Amino acid sequence: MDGTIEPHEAVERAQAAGLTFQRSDPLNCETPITALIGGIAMPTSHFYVRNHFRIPKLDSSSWRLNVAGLVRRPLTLSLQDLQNMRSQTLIVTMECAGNGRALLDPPTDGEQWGLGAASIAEWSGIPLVEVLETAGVETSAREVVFRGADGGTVATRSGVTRFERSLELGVALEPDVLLAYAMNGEPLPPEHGYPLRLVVPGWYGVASVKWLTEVEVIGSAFDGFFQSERYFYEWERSGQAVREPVMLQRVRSLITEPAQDAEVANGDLAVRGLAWSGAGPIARVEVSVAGGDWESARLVGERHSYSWQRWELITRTPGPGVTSLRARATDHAGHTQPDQPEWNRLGYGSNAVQEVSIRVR
Ligand SMILES: Nc1nc2c(c(=O)[nH]1)N[C@H]1C(S)=C(S)[C@@H](COP(=O)(O)O)O[C@H]1N2
Ligand SMILES: [Mo]
Repeated sequence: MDGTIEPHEAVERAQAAGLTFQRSDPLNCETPITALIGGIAMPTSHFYVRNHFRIPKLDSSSWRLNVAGLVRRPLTLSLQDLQNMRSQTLIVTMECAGNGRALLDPPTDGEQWGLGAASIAEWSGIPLVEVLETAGVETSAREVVFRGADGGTVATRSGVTRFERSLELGVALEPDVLLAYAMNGEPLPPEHGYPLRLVVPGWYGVASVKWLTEVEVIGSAFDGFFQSERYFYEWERSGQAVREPVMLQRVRSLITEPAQDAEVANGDLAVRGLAWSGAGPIARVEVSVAGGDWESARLVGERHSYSWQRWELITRTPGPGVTSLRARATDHAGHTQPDQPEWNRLGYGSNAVQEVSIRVR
């Protein structure tokens, strides 16, 4: 680690962009839903930030990516070496597994995210598979560990714990997993992982390790803190605690228009929003006004593999007064958002139908 950026610098940037703060040290803030109105893309400054530790300050001239472990040719790559390799650009939705946690009842530990711990960007980088093939993965390989430059103390371990996560080899070799050096056509900002981060499309954000310095191929199951003590669902199933790792983003829709507490005229009503799922493209979005029947919204624009889907419904208000709007998405894998979030001890994957209330004049 070459040091950390002054916490106030990133805080001031996030404040200027109008992000909603969870915590300023380490910096954690969410995208206001009103910043998602309109299209697919959003400015990088509005992208949510989720940090477990302070933002490390990395100098790209001395920074290197080490590829080691069960490989035939360990590599030490500079940013220039990586940028000389074949690059790929993908639009990918990122979402924190804790998004929606504040809606759980009873509350759980962890950052109390509303619904703004999800954002989208166009990421450019090198397919991870190219680097792994250059290094030559040994046949005994089982998982690939990604190590960030950030670290600090955690409850159950002594000394400094780095932010590290693994992927099973089969996932790491998928062609769309990127070692990204650019976000919306610009170098990654410090808070989003400068100079290099992993981007694992469709997965909850925890897999997309920022400030990457090491890729280590191992022959066993990784048991780092953020792998084995966080980021798993602990469901209560017939009186038994059942554990399941957090992986793909669960299906979700967001109503972006009208905004919560908006005042609208009685009559025609346009309801618009976004929907996504890590398990497949969105099959349908339905909207219920004032607790009435579900009406099918129109899916708008092209379907990209990893980009969220715009949708809209033109309907009518039920008459003057306070009214609720609800939107429910279903993906092509057959998953539908539940009415109530499925409570789990650490508060992940809270993807219940969102309710927005508006006032009709
Ligand atoms: N090195 C490092 N990588 C990290 C994290 C972190 O704290 N340190 N947080 C993870 C989590 S939980 C999420 S949701 C995403 C957030 O990425 P963003 O801050 O660019 O939105 O980064 C992931 N990668
Ligand atoms: Mo996250």
